[in-house]
Amino acid sequence: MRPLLSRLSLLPLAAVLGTGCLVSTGPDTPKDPCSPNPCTQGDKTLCVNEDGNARCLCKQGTVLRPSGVCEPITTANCPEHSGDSSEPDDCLSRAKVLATENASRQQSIEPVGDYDFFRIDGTLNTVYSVTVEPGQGSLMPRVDIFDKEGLWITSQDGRPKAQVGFKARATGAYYVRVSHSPMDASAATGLYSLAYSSLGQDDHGDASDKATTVVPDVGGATSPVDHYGRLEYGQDVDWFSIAVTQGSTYRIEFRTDRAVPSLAAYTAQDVKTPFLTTRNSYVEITAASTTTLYLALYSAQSEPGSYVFQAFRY
Ligand SMILES: [Ca+2]
Ligand SMILES: [Ca+2]
Repeated sequence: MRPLLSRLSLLPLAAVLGTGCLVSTGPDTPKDPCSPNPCTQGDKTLCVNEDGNARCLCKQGTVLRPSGVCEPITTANCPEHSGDSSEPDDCLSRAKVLATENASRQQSIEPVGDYDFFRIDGTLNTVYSVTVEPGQGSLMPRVDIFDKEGLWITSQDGRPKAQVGFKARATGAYYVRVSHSPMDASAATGLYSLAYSSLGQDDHGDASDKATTVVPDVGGATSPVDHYGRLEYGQDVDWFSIAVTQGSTYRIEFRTDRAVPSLAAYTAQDVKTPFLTTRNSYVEITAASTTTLYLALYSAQSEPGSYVFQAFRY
């Protein structure tokens, strides 16, 4: 989503909303999509409930191959070699559990090409931060994050250290992989220390259907409401919604003694393509129709920070 937003960043501040009607959604009906277990194909029989949807994973002792098949773990798909006491840990299925927050763990990347996997048992909507600092040796650490099926989420290369944040979009396992960064062409090995911490729950949802509702104050209000938010990690996006009335103008004012985030604005009619992106201390939008306006706040530099804004209607 980020590249699309930045490409549109030169659009004017004042923009006109499209026409259309409000989209309403019914109440959620909680049910267990894994009962009965719909996962019956081959060895992909482990069912997990992800946000109300069933997801089929490879059963214990097997590893997902690019072909989609679950293969029993062998030295061919999970290399074994000498090294530190955590070996073998070169694949997801042999990840070592990170159970204690803020506890520094010492390991090494050795021999050349070593991968070290770790597992964090994540809680829905909680943000985690992983830091890897190299010790003696010439290691330039790279940290990759994968979800429970091994789908890549994010990565960070760093010197002197690599720090990466991610949000658990489901309760379950997340995997951390440490390796020597390919950005450094040398065949480095070396010691490193790794620690992770929980940064708490993300304060605002990441999509239009999880947006926080903002009721704007009347323009000129003497004590307008402050709306607080945090970008807990660099890639966080916080969504807000405002019910707007045709002909009214809405002004969003950021406090400049905090970080001013980038803003992308959408209508209920198209929550994929922003009609406006900008980064400014204020934004004014006039509604051409009565609809829902969505605002997505993020850091174009992928930097965490906190922000405060006020919303007015004229
Ligand atoms: Ca390893
Ligand atoms: Ca947030």
